[in-house]
Amino acid sequence: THAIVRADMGRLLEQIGSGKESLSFMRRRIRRLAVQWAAAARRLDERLSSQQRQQKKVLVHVGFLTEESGDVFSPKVLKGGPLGEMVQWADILSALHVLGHDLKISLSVKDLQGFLGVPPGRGSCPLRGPLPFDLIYTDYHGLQQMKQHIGLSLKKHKCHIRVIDSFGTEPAYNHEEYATLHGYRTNWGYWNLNCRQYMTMFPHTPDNSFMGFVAEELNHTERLNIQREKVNNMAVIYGKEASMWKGKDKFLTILHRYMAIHGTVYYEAQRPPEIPAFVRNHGLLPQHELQQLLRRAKLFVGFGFPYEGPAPLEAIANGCIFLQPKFHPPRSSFNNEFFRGKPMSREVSSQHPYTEQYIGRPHVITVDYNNSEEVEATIKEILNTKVEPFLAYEYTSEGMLERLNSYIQHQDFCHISPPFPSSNESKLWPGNPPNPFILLPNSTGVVWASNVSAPASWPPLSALRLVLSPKATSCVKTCQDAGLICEPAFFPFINNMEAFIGLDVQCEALEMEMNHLFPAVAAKGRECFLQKEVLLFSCAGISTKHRRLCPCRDFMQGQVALCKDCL
Ligand code: U2F
Repeated sequence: THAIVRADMGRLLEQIGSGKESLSFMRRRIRRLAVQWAAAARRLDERLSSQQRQQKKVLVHVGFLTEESGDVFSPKVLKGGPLGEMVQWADILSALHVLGHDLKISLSVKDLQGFLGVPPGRGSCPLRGPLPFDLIYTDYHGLQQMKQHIGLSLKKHKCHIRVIDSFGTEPAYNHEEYATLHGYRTNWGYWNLNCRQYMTMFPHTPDNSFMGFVAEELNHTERLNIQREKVNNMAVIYGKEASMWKGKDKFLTILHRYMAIHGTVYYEAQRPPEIPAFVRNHGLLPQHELQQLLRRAKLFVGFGFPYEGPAPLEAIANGCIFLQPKFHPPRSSFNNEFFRGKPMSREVSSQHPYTEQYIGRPHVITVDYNNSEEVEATIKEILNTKVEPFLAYEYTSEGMLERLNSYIQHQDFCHISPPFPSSNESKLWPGNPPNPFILLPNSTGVVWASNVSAPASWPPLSALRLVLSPKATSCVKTCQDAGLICEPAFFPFINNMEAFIGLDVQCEALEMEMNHLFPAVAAKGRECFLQKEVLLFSCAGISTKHRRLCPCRDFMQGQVALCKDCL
């Protein structure tokens, strides 16, 4: 059936229920943004009116909020604990609801069993009959619960699962056998999913799908009001917990010379938090009051933690400049406690790399906080800079709906039959002619080796641009440097000798191996390598010994997840 957009959030709010602070937080957010969602859905629907949008049966199982996973988040909602995940889940639910899908929400293992039709109790009980859903959105906790309770049938049905995963999971960590053999095993990874089934909060590595969340949008009147009410010397510090302010006294003293400093630090009655007395602390604010505060403020200051949260986008959307620390050296799972054990090797170059890389000056200024002169000069510069509120399209409701709708209608991990070289092909090399049935990509685009029609693919193959990486450079960076983005869905199409020919690489030998760096060519010598395992295609992989074949594509301005011909 055809999906019809919904403007009313009533049914969704009913389904979420109440009784926990986390659920109340999400309900308040859904209610507050209801008008924004409805308007966005209407606009998207008009734009896509020529397309049939199929209604899907969708289960959302929010693992981290179940009692069975310990639910450490709910009790801290009003006490300065993390809210980013709840912001994102509220937005995912809102988006699925307004897009008109047939939605079920599960917040306990019992709900999960009920919806899946498996008998209650522990033990891995197989699912009788087909999976009653087209799509299941869950998180790592939920995945574990599904494994425990539907056991073996998980393998059969896992192509329907999407895992909401804030910081991302890279292919080398996701492939169980490979991770175990090569030291990439963590507490989280090794589920052998297609990595695009992991959906992240920011567009980290394109190996994952970027899900995101939204920020509140301003109407014309609100923009005018902001212009009028901005207080040029007002700063708000990013940090709901006093611990996030530790060691920043010197910075605050400098800032206080120029600006009035506000905070939203949680504290218990009669016990003010340990922060300097010149800070005007409002206590933890409800989300809409924080927005009001940000509308008056000129500056929003990050102190290094939390990493990659939603608040900086909200500040920038309300016309603040975001000042944040640069990390020297970058932080990662190799050198930082917070990231240790996360299934990725991404280098986090500042508190909020997305704002640094995708937004930048004048909205975002990233400096070395150990350098007091630089900090002071930057503050003076900020006082003399005027900025407009800024929100990238991908973080508006329409942008999120457009992206999610594209994933729902086009991403299919159940029937993938990419062209894959047979192991014979390596034996035939060199000297056999290019396979006429696969494409011959080169750096300017895709040239067809024969007049066969393009294999079906999403994103469409017309977007493919093949680039050879320098050594010690990932495909994430290589594509970025070419003004493009790495597209893992295209790897199967460039994992062939035609791709080497297209790049004028003269291979003297060709081997096929399970290795997350392949396809690649040796940095020294002329040995070429193809990939043997679909799950190991990786945009993120880096090797000093290889130059990698990178499948890049274009993207829409403000919507990096989608190519220009993707809609
Ligand atoms: C991130 O989680 P956080 O919840 O710490 O991220 P923040 O950016 O601080 O804020 C999340 C929301 O909290 C709201 C604010 C944001 O939407 O509007 N808020 C509020 O309602 N009242 C206030 O006084 C202050 C903020 C990230 F999202 C998680 O994925 C990570 O686990 C975590 C740790 O890195 O950081």
